[in-house]
Amino acid sequence: MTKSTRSRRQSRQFASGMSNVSTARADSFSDASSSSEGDGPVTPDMVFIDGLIERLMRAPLKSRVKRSRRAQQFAPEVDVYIKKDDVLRLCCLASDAFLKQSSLVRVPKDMLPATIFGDIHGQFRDLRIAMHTIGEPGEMTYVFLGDYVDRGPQSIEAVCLLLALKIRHPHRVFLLRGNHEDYNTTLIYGFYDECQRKYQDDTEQLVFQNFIHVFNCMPFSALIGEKILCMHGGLSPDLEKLDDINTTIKRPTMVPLHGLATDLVWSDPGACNVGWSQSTRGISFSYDDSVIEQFCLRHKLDFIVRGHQITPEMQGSGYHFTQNGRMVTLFTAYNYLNSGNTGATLQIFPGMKAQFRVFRPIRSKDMPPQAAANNNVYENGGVSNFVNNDRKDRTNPFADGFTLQK
Ligand SMILES: [Mn+2]
Repeated sequence: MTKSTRSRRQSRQFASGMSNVSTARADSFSDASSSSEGDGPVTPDMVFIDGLIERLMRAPLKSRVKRSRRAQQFAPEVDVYIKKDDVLRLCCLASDAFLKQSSLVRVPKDMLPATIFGDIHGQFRDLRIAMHTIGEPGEMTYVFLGDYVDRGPQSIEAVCLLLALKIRHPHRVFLLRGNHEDYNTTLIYGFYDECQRKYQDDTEQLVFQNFIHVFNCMPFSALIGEKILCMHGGLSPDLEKLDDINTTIKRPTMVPLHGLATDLVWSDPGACNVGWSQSTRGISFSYDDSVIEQFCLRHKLDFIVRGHQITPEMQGSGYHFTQNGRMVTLFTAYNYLNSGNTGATLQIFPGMKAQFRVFRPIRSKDMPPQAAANNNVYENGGVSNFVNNDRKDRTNPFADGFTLQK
């Protein structure tokens, strides 16, 4: 049995015991202002941010009737519009929030549990469902691995919600930078066009430019409990000490053509050659398992979590381990580009145990009629556990069964 088949079966076992969240609406999210983190006094800015979060979380879905052919490729969009002045105010607060923290953010153990999210790619409606399923922002720590924008239908709304949550909960919400949070990438893959389409009166392109400035302020990496390193792309030959991320990368910065910042958002595991290779992407590098293993041992890391890829092995699970089990690739956007893939998040508990939560698309022919009518095509596919540092066999985290414990 392949790993993906096994995890799919495990997901099914759990799916039967869990409520189908596809009918869950954002209405049941409580008012963000009631989930106080204690990050400061109530200021006009915080009233603005709370109002924005509430509006984005509670907005209903758009009717299916008038959907364009392109829109029909995706889940229904959320019916919400953020005014230009509100976007600019949000961007200003967000860039300040990012620059107050370092390029390598540290999430201490007392901030656990933490949930790690992989790529979102403008799937705003699905992001809301995932957050609703996992737990409200402010009650647990969120670490996002980047690629919030491009490809999907509502990049602006998705990134605005995440920026507002960052401002509201600066020590609970961490948004790492992906390769798509950059001028050169967003110009090609949809975000620039979405800004043009939704802000046609913005002749100076202030909305787009302000988003780009926010992206240029984002951190590049997170270290959870000193044991789990997170970034969007992966390792870099220029990364010798973890603090190099703080000392070398000065923000705001564009993603340069080469160097540490580039590799953190662009590189991939899985080189065919020994050690480091040029990436087939045409930018940055790929590397083999020995590079990952040595890096983890040298820095006393349990493992590394990164996003950036949805490989064939991940279609049914939303995640994939490198062969030595030291690196997990996580992809959260389910049914990405209508491809029917499963998405996943990874939750880290106190004691550093970890658990995947899987979001599995339902084929429309398997849907109950009411769900089909609402186009609620996703369900919470369940959870699967692993305990990384207890594993003897790193090549297969599920070798001893579903849950590996001492
Ligand atoms: Mn990426």
